[in-house]
Amino acid sequence: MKKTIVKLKDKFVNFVKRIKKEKMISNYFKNNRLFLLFVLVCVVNSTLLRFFTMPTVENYLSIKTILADTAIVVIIGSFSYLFKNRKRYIYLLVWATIFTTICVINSVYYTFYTSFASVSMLSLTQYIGEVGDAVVQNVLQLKDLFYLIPYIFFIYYYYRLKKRGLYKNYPKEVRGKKFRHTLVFGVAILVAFCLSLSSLEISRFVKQWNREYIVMRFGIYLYQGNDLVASLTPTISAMFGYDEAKKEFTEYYQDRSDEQDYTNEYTNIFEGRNVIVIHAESLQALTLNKTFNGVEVTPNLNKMIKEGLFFSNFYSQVSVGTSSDTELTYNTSLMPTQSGTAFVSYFDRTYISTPKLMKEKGYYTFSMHANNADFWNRRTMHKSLGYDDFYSKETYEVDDENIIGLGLSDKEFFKQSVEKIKKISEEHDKYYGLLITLTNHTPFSDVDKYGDFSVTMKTTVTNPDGTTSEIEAPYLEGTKLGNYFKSVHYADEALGEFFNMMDEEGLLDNTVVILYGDHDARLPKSDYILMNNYDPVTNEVKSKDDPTYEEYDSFDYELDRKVPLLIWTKDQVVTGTVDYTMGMYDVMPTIGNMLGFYNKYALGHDIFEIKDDNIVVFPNGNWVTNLMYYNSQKGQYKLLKDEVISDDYILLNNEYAEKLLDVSNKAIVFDLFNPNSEEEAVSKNN
Ligand code: GP9
Ligand code: MN
Repeated sequence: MKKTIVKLKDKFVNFVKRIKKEKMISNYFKNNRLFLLFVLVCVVNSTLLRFFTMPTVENYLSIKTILADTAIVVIIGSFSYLFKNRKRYIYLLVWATIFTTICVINSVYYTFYTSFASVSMLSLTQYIGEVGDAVVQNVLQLKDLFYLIPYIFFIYYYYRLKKRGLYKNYPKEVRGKKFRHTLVFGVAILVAFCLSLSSLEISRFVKQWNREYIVMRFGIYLYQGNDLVASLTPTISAMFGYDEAKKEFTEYYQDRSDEQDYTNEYTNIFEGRNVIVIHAESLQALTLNKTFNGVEVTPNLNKMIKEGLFFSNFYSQVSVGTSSDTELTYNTSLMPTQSGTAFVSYFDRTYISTPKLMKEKGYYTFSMHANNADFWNRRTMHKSLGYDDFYSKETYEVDDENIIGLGLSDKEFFKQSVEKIKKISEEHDKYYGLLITLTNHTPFSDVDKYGDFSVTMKTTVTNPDGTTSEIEAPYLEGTKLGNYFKSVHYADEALGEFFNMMDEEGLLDNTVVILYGDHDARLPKSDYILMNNYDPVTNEVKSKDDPTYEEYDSFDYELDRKVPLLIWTKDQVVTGTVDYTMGMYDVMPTIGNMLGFYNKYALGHDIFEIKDDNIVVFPNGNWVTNLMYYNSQKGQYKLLKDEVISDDYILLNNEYAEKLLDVSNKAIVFDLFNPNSEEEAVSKNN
């Protein structure tokens, strides 16, 4: 061992001596000037872009991001050594042009949309128009021309080298060696960068929806490359298997009636009313009717539950697209796609959606969300879903003091939204609108801004001398779940204010409110165990041997991910609690029956027709019925009622779930709701 270390040391010392003697470093710089300048120009431009768009030092001078940019540029640049003479320069020039163009386009795009451009958008001709206008109006912005300075210098430098006879041509073997060494070096940097990534960074990169985050961590070149792949994947996967998909789709729906063939006590009950839908971020059902020391977490929602129709066994059905998956399923009664997300990858498909069907009934349809319009690609996808207008961050006044967590606080969002709804109500006879909240979003760390709500546990304890005393144990204070309850309390307060403001403006009359939690809050299981098994005396989780210890397994965790669904009117037309097992995909048929529209292609059911026979399928193949929760990955289940289940029951439900997921995915990927999908598929194949 010692010998090897000495040997290695000697080798290293000799190598350093050789470097010094042969002036390897300075020679390298001398002999590869143009290549090095190419790398510098491209990395500087990418850094400049971050400087102009997200100007905090940790963004633009992030070593990791610079490493990522360098790796990409070195790897691509290394191939230049395969070319002879002037061709080597041309190769580098082409790539310098591509990289500079990427920076300029994104710089312009960011000014308008506070986000980064996507290749997929270029497939929309209307979009080219918008971007084109943006470029023209924006052309005078000096910052967008900055990227040209390094680029022009690169061209100038080549001619200077050439003039002085310093631009060399290398023999084939030397070029091959240079290519290999440079490529290996570039790959080594890339590997170092990849090793430094956290799982959150990797997952965000794969999902590709939070574009600012990706550019900040991965640099513009990796972002755009990833974007290119993500944009082409849907087109490529839609090129093969159209006929089979269409056949499967047709068979699946062949027994369905074209018109609604039933009525029940809710049919057309809300026809003609205005509709306000509230997409409540990360609101889980377990927060409702929950108290800490006698104080309710959600007093306003609890009141509304009493006054309206509450669905107590309701699940969201999201995949990696979280918020956007719920928006898809709520609006179309389809399931999230099996790869990518519908909002990002399949925004250009035809959808049969609630807003479109409401429009057919003469409604003005809109959505409101005070975040960047490009988050989850809503700017485009909300159009595809049939919203006439999307009021995004650009239409709200956002001051620093009104920011909580991800952006504009819910209280301020609602305040400004009421103004907008008031105007809408003056201009339109009937309207259908979606309001997407934001404050109650993970990581729930802006606790100081949620207001006072304590998640301690006040209790009476017996002292060793037999006397009793009152204590206030910390309980959930400082835990993520505790902070979540505080955040939900804030969100509930904001909702309370919203309803008061709406009522004052008379906007709740002749209106129906639909409120859903979009998905669970992704809280750690250990926090639930603490909540259910807390010992205030020791301030710890009870021992498993304690007879009062409540087991909490992964099924309990899955079942606790339930979210609320509430249908409410001021005049209390519908009231009560419905405890049928229900999923997000059942909302469209259920409210369709109430509002007077029907979608033959809904994958869910009107809950008042299917009642206890319902099954909620999750995108990963798991499912839940009133009898059991089935985990398809593990093949395990938990019984929810004291009833014996046959193997056939599981088998049939598994088949049902698989078929449903497959049909849903194919309908989206192959654009099967588009009447022209067949011709388009044929032209793609030719
Ligand atoms: C983004 C917001 C959150 O605008 O809706 O999305 P999520 O992280 O919940 O999917
Ligand atoms: Mn969400």
